[in-house]
Amino acid sequence: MNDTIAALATPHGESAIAVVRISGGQSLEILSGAFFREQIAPRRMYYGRYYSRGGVALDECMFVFFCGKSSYSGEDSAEIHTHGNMIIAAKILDDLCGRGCRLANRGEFTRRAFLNRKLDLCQAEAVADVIHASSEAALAVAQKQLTGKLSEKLHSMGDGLVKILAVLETHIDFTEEEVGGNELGGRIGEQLDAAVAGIDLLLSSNRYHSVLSGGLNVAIIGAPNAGKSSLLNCLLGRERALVSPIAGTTRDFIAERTMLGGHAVNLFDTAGLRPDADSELERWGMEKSIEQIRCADAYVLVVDSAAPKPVLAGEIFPLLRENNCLVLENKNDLPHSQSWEDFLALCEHHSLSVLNEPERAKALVANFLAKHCFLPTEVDIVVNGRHVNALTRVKQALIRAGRSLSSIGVEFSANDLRNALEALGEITGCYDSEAMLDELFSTFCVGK
Ligand SMILES: Nc1nc2c(ncn2[C@@H]2O[C@H](COP(=O)(O)OP(=O)(O)O)[C@@H](O)[C@H]2O)c(=O)[nH]1
Ligand SMILES: [Mg+2]
Repeated sequence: MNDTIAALATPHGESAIAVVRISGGQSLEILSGAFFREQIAPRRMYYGRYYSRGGVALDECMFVFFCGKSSYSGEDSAEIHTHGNMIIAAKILDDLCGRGCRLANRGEFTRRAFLNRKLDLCQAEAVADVIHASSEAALAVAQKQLTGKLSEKLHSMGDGLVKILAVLETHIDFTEEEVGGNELGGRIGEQLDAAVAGIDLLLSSNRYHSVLSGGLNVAIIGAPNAGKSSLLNCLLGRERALVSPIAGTTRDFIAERTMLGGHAVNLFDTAGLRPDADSELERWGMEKSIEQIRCADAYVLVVDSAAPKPVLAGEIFPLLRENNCLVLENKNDLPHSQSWEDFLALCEHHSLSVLNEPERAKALVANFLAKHCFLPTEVDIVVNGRHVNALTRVKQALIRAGRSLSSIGVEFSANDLRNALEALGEITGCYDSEAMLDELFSTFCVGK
C-alpha cells in the first residue's frame, strides 16, 4: 500500500477557504480520527471540527472522502476545507504528519494518478498546462490535451504501426526480393511514408508551443519619431511609453505583456533605428534594441509616411519577411506625396494614423498576427519539447524501417518498427523511467 501524502492544494496566503488534500491508504482512517466520525460515505461533503491528536479543535471544516478508483489519484483520498488562514492549514498539515502522513512532493497526486492509470503522461502534462495557461488559446489547447486528444492520435498511430509489424513478422522468413521487391513491400513502404507524414504534421505544431506557453514576442521597430511608442500605447490601451516629437525619446526598449485576440503577446517598443546616432547613449540603446529585435517572432515596422524612407540596419533587413512583418505607414493625416509600395514590397502595408485611428491600428496588428503567428483554429494539438524528442526518434526509426525493408531484410525492418513503437510509447507513458517521471512532475505545484 502507498504511504499517505498531504499538501495544501490552494495557494499559500489568506483566502476564504484553504483546501488540504490527502491521498493514500490511510486516508479514511485519518479522517475518521481527526473528525471523530465512524462512518464516512465517499463523495459526500461533511461538516465537522478537526481535532488534533492532542484533542484541540483546530478549525470548523468541511471534508470529503473519495474512494479508491473514483478519486483523482486513483487511490483513497480526501479534501479538508478549512478557513483560509495559513496558521490553521499549517497546524492541520502538522497534525496529519503526526497521524502518519508525509508531505507530498511536487506533482505527486498527479504522479499517483498516472501510476494508477487514471491519466496517461500527455494528460498529466496537460494538467500542469491547464493550471499555468496564461491565455485563452493556451487554455483551449491544454484542455483538449487533458481530454486525451493527443493520446488518441498517438494510440491510433501506434495501432497502425502494430498492424504493419504483424505483417512484417509473418514474412520474416521471406527473402528481401520476395518482400522488398513485390507488392507487399510497396504497400508497407506507403504506409510507413503516411505514418512519417502524420508525425511531421504533429511536429510542425511545436512552432506554436513557445507562443502558447510564453507568449508571442512582437517587436515594434522603425526610425526615430515614426510613432512606435504611440503604437505601443495604443496596443496596451494605456500611456506606458513617453511619446514626444523629440527624436530618441525611447532610450533602449520597453517590454510589456498584453492580450490580443485571446493570445498572450510580449510587445517590445524599441529605440528608433538610424545609421547616424547622435550620441554614445543612443547607439547603446540601439544595440540593446537590436538584441531584442533578433529574438522577436514578429515585427511591426512603423514608418512616418511624410518622412524620407528609413534606412534599416544591415542586421535587421534579413529578419523581415512577408509572414512576420507588418508595415504601418503612419501619420497619413499629414501631407505626404511619396509612394511606399516598393518599400519591403512583399510585406503587408497599411496607411493609417495611429493617433487618429487607434482601434484600427490595433485591429490591423491583431489580424496580421492571427493570420501568420497565432495558433490557427484548425490546429488543436500542440506538441511540447518532450513530445518532439520522442516523435523525432519515431520518425527516424520509421525511415530506417522503410530502408531496411528494401535493402537488408524484413527482420531488420521489424526491429526498426519495434524501436519506433517504443519511442511512441514513451510519450503517453507506456514506457517510462523514474528519471523521466521525476523531471516531468518537478514542474508541478505541491498540491497537484
Ligand atoms: N500627425 C501625427 N502625429 C503622430 C501620429 N502618430 C504619432 N505621432 C506623433 O509623432 C511623434 C513621435 O511619436 P512617438 O510615438 O514618440 O514615436 P517613436 O519615436 O517612434 O516612438 C509624437 O509627437 C506623436 O504624437 C499620427 O498618426 N499623426
Ligand atoms: Mg519611442
